[in-house]
Parts: sequence; structure tokens; C-alpha cells
Amino acid sequence: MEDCIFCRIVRGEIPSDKVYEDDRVLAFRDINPQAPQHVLVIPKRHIASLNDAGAEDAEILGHLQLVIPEVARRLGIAGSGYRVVVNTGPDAQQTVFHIHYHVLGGRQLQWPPG
Ligand code: DGP
Repeated sequence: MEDCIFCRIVRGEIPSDKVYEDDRVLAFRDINPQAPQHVLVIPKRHIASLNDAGAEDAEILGHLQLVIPEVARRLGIAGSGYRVVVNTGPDAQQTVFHIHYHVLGGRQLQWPPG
């Protein structure tokens, strides 16, 4: 999508601190980190949210989730542990409507989340 901020990051129009990239998926550091390690993993193809994902997205979202442990290894948190969060809709405070998986780690995380 033309105006989507994460599509613009995919196209290289907005710089990002990339951690992982392949033909379908991009992972980059969150601009407003909530933990010592905080990375967003996104499909390069625009999907607005989990609510907007359909059967045609099963393969890309499956691939994306399989990429997450590799991202965690690159961040050095695969062994210590990490949390994966997909904020969806207003109550979850989703602010960017291009689906993104937050990967958070590098400290003891609290449960339940706020
Ligand atoms: P959410 O609330 O789940 O929609 O989180 C969106 C996240 O995206 C938020 O943690 C901040 C991050 N973010 C927004 N704009 C940019 C950007 O231009 N670059 C990077 N690296 N992160 C961004």
C-alpha cells in the first residue's frame, strides 16, 4: 500500500535497523523499544491486521512465525526467552495497520501484560 509506513520501510523509502530479511519477510528494530531487545517482524506483502488475514495468508504467516526463532537467535535471546505479541484492534492499541509481530526480550517480562 502506497501510504503504509511499514510498506514504505519494505521499499526502503524509510530507513530501518534490519535484523533479518528474506524475499517475503522483514524484521527491524522498533523505533520505540519496550524492552532491551524489541524487533518487529512483518510480511513484505501488506496485510492490515490478524482480522484481515485470510486462508491465502496462511503460508506467509506460517513462514513469518518460523522466522521468529532465527530473529531471536540473532538478538541473543533465544535461550533466555522472549515474548511474541500481535496487537490487534483498538483495545490492544494497534497503531500501525500492517500486521507486525513484536518480539520482546532481554529482560524479565511481566505477566499478565498491562
Ligand atoms: P502497535 O501498537 O502494535 O501497532 O505497534 C506499532 C509499533 O511500530 C510501535 O511499537 C512503534 C513502531 N513504529 C512505528 N513507526 C515506526 C517506524 O517508522 N520505524 C520503526 N522502526 N518502528 C516504528
